[in-house]
Amino acid sequence: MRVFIAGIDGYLGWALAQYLTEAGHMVGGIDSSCRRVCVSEMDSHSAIPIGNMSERETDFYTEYGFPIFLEHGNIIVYRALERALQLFLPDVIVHLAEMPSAPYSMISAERAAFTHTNNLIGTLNMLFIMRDHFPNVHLVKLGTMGEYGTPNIDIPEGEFDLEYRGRRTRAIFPRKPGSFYHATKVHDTYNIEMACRLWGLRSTDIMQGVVYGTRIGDKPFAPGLATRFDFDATFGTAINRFCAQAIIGEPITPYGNGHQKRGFLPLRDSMQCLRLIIENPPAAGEYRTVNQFEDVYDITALAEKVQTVYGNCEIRNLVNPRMEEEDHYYNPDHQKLFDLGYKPTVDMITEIANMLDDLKPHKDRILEKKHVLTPDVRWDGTKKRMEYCDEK
Ligand code: USQ
Repeated sequence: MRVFIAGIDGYLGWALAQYLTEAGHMVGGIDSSCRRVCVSEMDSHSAIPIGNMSERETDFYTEYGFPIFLEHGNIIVYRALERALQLFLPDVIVHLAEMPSAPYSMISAERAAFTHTNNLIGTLNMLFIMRDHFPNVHLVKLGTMGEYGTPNIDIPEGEFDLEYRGRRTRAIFPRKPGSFYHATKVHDTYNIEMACRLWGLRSTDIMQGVVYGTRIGDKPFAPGLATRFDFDATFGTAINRFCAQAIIGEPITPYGNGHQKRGFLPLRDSMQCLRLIIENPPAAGEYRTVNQFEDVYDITALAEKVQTVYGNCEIRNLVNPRMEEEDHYYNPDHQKLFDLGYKPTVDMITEIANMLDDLKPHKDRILEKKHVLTPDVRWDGTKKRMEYCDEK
C-alpha cells in the first residue's frame, strides 16, 4: 500500500516509516518540525542523536536503496497538505501530526491555543481534502486513551449502548480529558466521526496508551536512522523518563502517590498495531475506534521494573504537578486489535533492558540536559520546580 504519514519526523512517525517499509509498503510523508521546535523551546533535545530531515532522507536511501518522499510542510496550511497528498497519491493516511504533550498545552493560554490550532486545523484540513480528493482513502488517526480520563466504570472501545428513560441508543463513550492537549483529541474524535457519518469517509481512531522504547525490532535502528527519544518533563513520557533518570543516577519520579494507572505498550507493538489497522481497513462510512495498549500498569510498578532491571537506582516520589486521580478504578477494553491478530512481542523487562542498552552510550546527552528532568509546569498555573514529596 501507499502509506502517507503526516508527522513522519516524530517519535512514532519515523519509526513507522521504517517498520512499514520493511513490511513492503511504499511510505512517504510530511512534517513541519513542530516536535523539534517545541522540544528545543523547552531547552531539551533527543537523548539519542537524530539527523535533520534531509540527513534522514539520505540515510534512508543508503539503508533501503530507494528514496523516501519527505515533504517539509505544515498540514495546517491547506494547500501544503493538499499538494503533498496529490503528489503522493496514498491508499492510507496515518495522521500523527499533532502536538503530543499534555504539560506543554498547560503552560499558558498561548501554548494551549497553539495546541488547539495545530491539532484541530490539521485534522480539519485532512478531512476536507479527503472529502474532495480522496474519499476512499483510509484515515488512521492517532487519538489517546487520555480522551476517556479515568471514569469509575469500565471503558469500552469507543462506543457503548446507552439507555436513558427507557430508550436505547449507541453513543460515543463520555470523554473527560485531563489537559488541553488531551482535549484536542476529544474534539478531533467528534470531527472525524461526523465526517465519516456525513461524507462516507472511513477512519480508524486510535486511543493509544503511553508508548515506550527505542526499537521496532530485536536490534537497534540502523546507523543514522534512530527515532527520537525525549526525556524532559514536558515531552518525555513515563517509562522513557524513568530509564533516562536511572542512567544518570537521578531518582525515578512517580508523581504524587504514584498509583495512577494507564495503558502502556512498547514502540514495536505500537508499530505492529498500526500495521494491522492499515492492512485491515474499515468499510466506507465507518468510524472505528480501537483502544491500543498492551496492558494496564500502575506507575509505581513501572518505576520498580526499571529499578529491577537497572539495579542501583532510587525511586523518589515528586509532588504531582498535574491534577489527576492517583487512586482510581481503571478497566478499559482492548479486544479489537487482538481480534485483528495483535500479538505482544516482548515482555516489558526485556524492552526496558533494551532501552537502557540503547541509552547508555548517550548518557552525556542526558546529563547535559539534567535540568529539564524536573517538571515545573503545574496544572494550577504556577510555574515552580516541583519538590520531592519527602521534602514537603
Ligand atoms: N508520570 C509520573 N512521573 C513522570 C512522568 C509521568 O508519575 O516522570 C505519570 C503522570 O502523572 C501520568 C502518567 O505518568 O499519570 C502518564 O504520563 P506521561 O507523561 O507518560 O503521559 P501523558 O501525559 O498521559 O501523555 C502521553 C503522550 C500523549 C499520549 C498519552 C497516552 O505524551 O501524547 O496521548 O501518553 S495516555 O496517557 O494514555 O493518555
